[in-house]
Amino acid sequence: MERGRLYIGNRRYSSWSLRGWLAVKLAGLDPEEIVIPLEGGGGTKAVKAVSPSGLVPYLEHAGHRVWETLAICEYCADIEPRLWPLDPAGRVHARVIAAEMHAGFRELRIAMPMNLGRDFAGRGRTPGALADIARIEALWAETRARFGAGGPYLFGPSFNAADAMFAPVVARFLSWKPELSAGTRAYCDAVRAHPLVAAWYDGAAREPKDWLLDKYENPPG
Ligand SMILES: N[C@@H](CCC(=O)N[C@@H](CS)C(=O)NCC(=O)O)C(=O)O
Repeated sequence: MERGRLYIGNRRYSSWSLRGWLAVKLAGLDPEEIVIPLEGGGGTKAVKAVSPSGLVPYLEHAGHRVWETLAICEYCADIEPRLWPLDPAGRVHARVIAAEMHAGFRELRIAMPMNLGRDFAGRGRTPGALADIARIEALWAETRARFGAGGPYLFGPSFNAADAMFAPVVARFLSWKPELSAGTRAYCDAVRAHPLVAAWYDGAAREPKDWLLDKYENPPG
């Protein structure tokens, strides 16, 4: 089968790209990766030129054109069903929390943008961001209590699409360092140590310096 192409933003900043890339890798796909440095205002011309939605991640594979990260997860789960838990209760719950992530937590995303190379400890703690964090901690704790036996990830031993959807939240927590429960911290450490997440961080560290954006390197506050 042709390798296909995955268009992503630069690894240091592009949280949605991280999710899509993880899903693709978990499915065992190996598309050509085209990394487009983001311009920072949401209107990166090179992204608009290639992606139907004007956003990344965007996957072209086996004649299919797949944008929107959750759709990429579903496409990948059609190829590798274990991207979602195989038991029905776990499967629906994983989809629910992935959908909540896809649709929500806007305040957190605005107040604590992803930057894999910086330590913004103690900053960004707006009331809205803290409310989002409380909801995420509750969600993770509930999921781990119901489904997480036998391993460190949301659904136990296997890092799946739900973990992929929340991986950029973990990245935010690791650089903005809000106060977190011991359980949340343990989950964050496990996600950070996953070989695919570690590979993404390594790639981010190798990106050219002229891709850095003042907006994300020196955020207000
Ligand atoms: N709802 C989209 C969101 C994707 C998105 O916002 N991607 C950002 C990068 S993280 C983007 O492409 N921004 C365009 C730009 O910065 O020019 C999805 O789920 O894939």
